[in-house]
Amino acid sequence: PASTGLVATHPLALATVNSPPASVDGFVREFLRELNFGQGVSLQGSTVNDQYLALARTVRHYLMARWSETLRRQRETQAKGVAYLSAEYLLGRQLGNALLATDLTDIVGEGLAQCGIDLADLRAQEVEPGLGNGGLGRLAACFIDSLATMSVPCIGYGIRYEYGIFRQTFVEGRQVEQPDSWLALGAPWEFPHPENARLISFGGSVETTTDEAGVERRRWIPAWDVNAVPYNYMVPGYQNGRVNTLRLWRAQATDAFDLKIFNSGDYEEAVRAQTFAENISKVLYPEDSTPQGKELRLQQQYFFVAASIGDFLDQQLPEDFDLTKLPERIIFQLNDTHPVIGVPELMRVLVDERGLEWDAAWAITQKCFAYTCHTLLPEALEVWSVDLLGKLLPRHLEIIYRINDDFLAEVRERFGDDELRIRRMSIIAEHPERSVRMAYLATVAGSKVNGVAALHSQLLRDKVLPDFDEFYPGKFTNVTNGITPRRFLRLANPALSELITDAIGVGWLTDLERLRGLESYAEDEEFRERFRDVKAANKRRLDAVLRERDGFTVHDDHLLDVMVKRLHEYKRQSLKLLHIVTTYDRIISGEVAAADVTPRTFIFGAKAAPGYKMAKEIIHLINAVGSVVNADPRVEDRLKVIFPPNYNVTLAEKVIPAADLSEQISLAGKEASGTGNMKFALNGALTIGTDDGANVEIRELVGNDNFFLFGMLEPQVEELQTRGYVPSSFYEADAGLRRAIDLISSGAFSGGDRSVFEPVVSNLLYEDRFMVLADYAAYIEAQARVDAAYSDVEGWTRSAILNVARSGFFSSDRSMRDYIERIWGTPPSI
Ligand code: 475
Repeated sequence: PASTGLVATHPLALATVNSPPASVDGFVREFLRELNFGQGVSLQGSTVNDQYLALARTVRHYLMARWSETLRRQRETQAKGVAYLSAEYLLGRQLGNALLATDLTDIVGEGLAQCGIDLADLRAQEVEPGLGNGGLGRLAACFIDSLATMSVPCIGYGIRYEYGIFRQTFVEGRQVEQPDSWLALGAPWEFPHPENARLISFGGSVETTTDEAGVERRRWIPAWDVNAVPYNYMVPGYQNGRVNTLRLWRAQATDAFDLKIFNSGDYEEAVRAQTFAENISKVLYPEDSTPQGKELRLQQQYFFVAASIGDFLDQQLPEDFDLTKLPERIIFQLNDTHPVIGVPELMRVLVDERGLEWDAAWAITQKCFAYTCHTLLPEALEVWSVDLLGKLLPRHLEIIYRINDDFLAEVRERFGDDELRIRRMSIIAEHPERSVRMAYLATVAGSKVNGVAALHSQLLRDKVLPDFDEFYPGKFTNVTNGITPRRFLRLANPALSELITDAIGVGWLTDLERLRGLESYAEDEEFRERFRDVKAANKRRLDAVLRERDGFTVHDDHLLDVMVKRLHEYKRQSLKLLHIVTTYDRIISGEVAAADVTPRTFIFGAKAAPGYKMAKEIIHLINAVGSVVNADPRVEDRLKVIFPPNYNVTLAEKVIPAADLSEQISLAGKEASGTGNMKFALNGALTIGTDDGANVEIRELVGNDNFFLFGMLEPQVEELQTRGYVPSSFYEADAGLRRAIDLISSGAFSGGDRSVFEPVVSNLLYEDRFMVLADYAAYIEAQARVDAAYSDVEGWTRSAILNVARSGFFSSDRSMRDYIERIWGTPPSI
């Protein structure tokens, strides 16, 4: 099906493309060619952006041969692969990773130097594709990196948003969102293929028809459609000759819209219709963990999933493929519920378009999907109102009803007419309005359901989907998240990487458990000193970045205490803030001398969903506390609070390697996994954290002595909840907490205006859904342990080294092995 249409082929084209020569001269020639003929400028007349674009195109030439060879082999072997379906990919900058994958960093650096160009300047020119909100999108990016590096066939499917996650700015300490025009200066990494556009339909009605054999069939008569244009991106494996594909879809109006423009005479209306269609891939929804339930979002979901499934069936399979064998060729991994509409879509294609019987189609579908859940917050479980779904996708709604009927019949067969159970388990909820519970649909359809850390997977079975766990023994499993050591150690922290390689040799980058070999170096005084030198150098590097970016200073003799993640109440940035305010209050009240306080720089990085009021108030408060504390001479510069705006992957790569202390302080049972926690440990920061998400596993591995645990455990949270949580009683009982909260209420951080932070304060005192006040005392006590540990320089370094040595488990390569073994059954690589 993917025929090129070539009737004859040139002898030179019989071989796959050749890579350009991997020599400095060879590189310079290619680079200048791209600059001259691609950008149309001379070296002398080129801008930094010209140079960056030319370099990016040159580097992708080096990947080309591997890419076409990977595709050829895949076509030849027809080995089972993974189609990762994700509404988000938070990729980070591409250039450095492509250079690392091809091992060209040195050659390119030298060649550019000969042209009078600094590679670092060109790398800094790249605008990262921020096509995700946070953890879920970054996880998808780590996973496709690992699969390419492990030579596992994978195609990532998603949406090419024209605008990614908003650019965050602060105006008088408050978050203001700016559009993220990541494509404005050119998009050198993408390969658009408008000729392979697919038509995606919406709306309309369903009718019954009779086919030639006299069999009645339901037929969808859609009302409107839009083109899905594929944009391909290379996903290079680390120095293994493999390049997988990420295929992101862009919405474009179809000819029908153009014709309307031509015919209707109502030009404005026609253009509006076109804009309407193209809106589908216009912008990433900036909500994280709390879905919005907007029609456009459902359009986005169906748009990319229908395009992806259709693409796989029509383009990736041989023409005569026997669809009953589909589960031997592909597994569609659902990254949360966003792509779950793919379940009825595959059923529709198999039954309505390919003529399969319902039962045969359902047997295939159940083997072709698996579902990953990323949350436990009930408000984050996606539901779609039946009205909306039926309006946009009437045939899919019918299919969902049928799936539900069959499923509930099975439940009845097993448990009798237990109506309460039926109501609990129905894919269709009746209240507060009739709606489809997407997580239930995914669970019924998926061959496996997994949580993202051991604790989370357990809670998922026990608290969120217990009926399903009982009904489907063996369906639920765990795969603890991971992070790619290529980006988050090798690229982000070259100094530590070099130190590691000096000690234990190469090999750890693709076999991260080898870091265990560093354990004995924790006892080596000279190694510890070099380790500290690396940390200090990373702080100076961060200082340089933040000075230029935002005018902030980072002292390399301060403990660097970092909390970077989306702003969400359950993550409890306000608890971190209460610790800062308490420390500040102790200084200004004279309780402690500034000189006796451990010098600390607190770094925050966090975006709030634009419509999330309380999160935005907390951002404002962090900035307000920062301005006051930083400027107060009584503090004698021993506390600094800095909050660089627009935290993203690029900034993470600079912040994390410099950190001493990693803040992972969510209320136990609320953070599904966390992945930032892994990045910090791998880069030699110690964690202060609750017994939540993957913190549990980090602590188990690095050891209690090298981790600052505090706070209620999940069962205690549950118990306090049932007993009745009264936050103000903690306020009454704890003088330190009272003083911190009173200081905020007094207007000390708002120029005397007591009303500004009143909403934050009353929320804490009278609601405090995430029990900040209940964990306050334990947190303050744990921070005192941090101070004590930090004063023992050698002891701290020893712990930091052990954190690195024992973090190998958190490689996303290991996560991928777990998925392969427990879920996908994809054979080992080719
Ligand atoms: C968890 N994003 C982390 C991480 O597994 C976990 C939700 C709706 C719409 C758009 N984005 C989202 C998330 O729910 C999300 O990022 N979840 C996170 O997934 C990877 O490590 O604990 O909160």
